[in-house]
Amino acid sequence: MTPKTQDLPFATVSVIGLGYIGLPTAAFIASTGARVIGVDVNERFVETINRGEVPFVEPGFSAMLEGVVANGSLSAQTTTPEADAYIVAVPTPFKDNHEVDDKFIRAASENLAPQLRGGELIILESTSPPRMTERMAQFILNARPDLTLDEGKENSIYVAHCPERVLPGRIMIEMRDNDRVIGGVTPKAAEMAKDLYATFCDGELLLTDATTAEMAKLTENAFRDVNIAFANELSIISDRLGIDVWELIELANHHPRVNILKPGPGVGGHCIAVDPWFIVSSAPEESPLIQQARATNDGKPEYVLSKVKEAAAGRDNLTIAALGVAFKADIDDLRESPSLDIVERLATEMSDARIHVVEPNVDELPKSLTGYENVQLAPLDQAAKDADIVLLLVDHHQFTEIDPATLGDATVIDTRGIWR
Ligand code: SAJ
Repeated sequence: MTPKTQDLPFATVSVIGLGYIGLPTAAFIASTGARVIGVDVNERFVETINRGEVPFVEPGFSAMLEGVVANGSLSAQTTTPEADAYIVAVPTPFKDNHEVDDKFIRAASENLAPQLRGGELIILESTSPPRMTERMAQFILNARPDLTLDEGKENSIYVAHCPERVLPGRIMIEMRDNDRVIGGVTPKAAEMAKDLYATFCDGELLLTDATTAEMAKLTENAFRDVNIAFANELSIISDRLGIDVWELIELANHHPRVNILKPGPGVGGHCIAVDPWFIVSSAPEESPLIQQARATNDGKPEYVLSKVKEAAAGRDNLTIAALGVAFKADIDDLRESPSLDIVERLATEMSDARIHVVEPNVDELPKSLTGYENVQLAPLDQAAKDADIVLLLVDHHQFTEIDPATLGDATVIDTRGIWR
């Protein structure tokens, strides 16, 4: 039952940053009956959202967004409004030396500071290095020295960190069901954040301090990165030993205490390939394993390239079908995509070959590939028909449905093990 607005802990909530995490978060809060004002610097995004349309691919999300925009619970704008609670979900890219670039958090803080009246809750959801939430609180206090983090005062503000944990492609389920770690810069801030998440989240709400919450998020993703690195190393060892790595991992995972993830062409996206560096930049001497896992996964595209060159050796006038350039299955996100990197390298290092890119989730060739005459976006059936080499890079469902026998005598390089 949707709680009455007066029963909601925060009548007006502003979500700053309406990307893959911010927008679904805003919609879920709006679906509780709270008034949600989304903020984004991207005017095109704001217009698209105010038409009730989702500016990216996420299964099952458009109906929810359409509903909360239509009933007026959610609207988007480019300026930061007054609100009872703020959720900051802006990007945290890193600089060349893998240190966080806090420019978007700083801008969000400086835009919301003038709107504060005292008593507000400010949550940082962006994945961040240790102590970034405290730094955000300081950005706000620098702009508003009249405010304080001391609890229970007229001019108190409450700052917390609550990292998102949803898996792109499963957001509609995980936004509601996942347990959440909530870290307060002060204990009351954690309690207040718990009240907000309790309005739409059925998972367990686990309270801690802000720095531990930051590290918990980074630890989850670094753990996955290390596990995938182990699988990628196994795949190279298996090639050398002439055994099937997928069978090997399946057999090993029958052990009650073993759960090895899957090898692939590398690790992409803005999370697993990035977040471990936030740990490394905070503890460079103490993180050799995490750094090695990054190196192993960042090295996998090179290995895939060598396999393609091996298959192409001594053959001319080749056509290569590159299946998938998104960073993983069934999404349109190309950020840090190892598959896209591989195709770019093929385009330059095998410039005599024709490269047919098949990506069901995009309508046009990604910008980084438009400069190559030998690269074109192609429909699956044509690419499969013309190919001398079929390079399977992403396990989109459209590709898993292919019967490899229909690929004729093309050389198949299956980096995801879907056609075994
Ligand atoms: N990958 C493999 N083998 C695997 C699993 C993944 O090669 O067995 C590759 C994928 O192809 C992709 C990359 O790793 O290139 C990351 O994909 P993913 O599905 O592992 O994760 P993300 O980046 O989509 O989402 C992760 C999730 N973190 C964990 O599962 C610990 C998600 O819960 C987080 O919310 C998200 O990062 C985030 O935003 O941090």
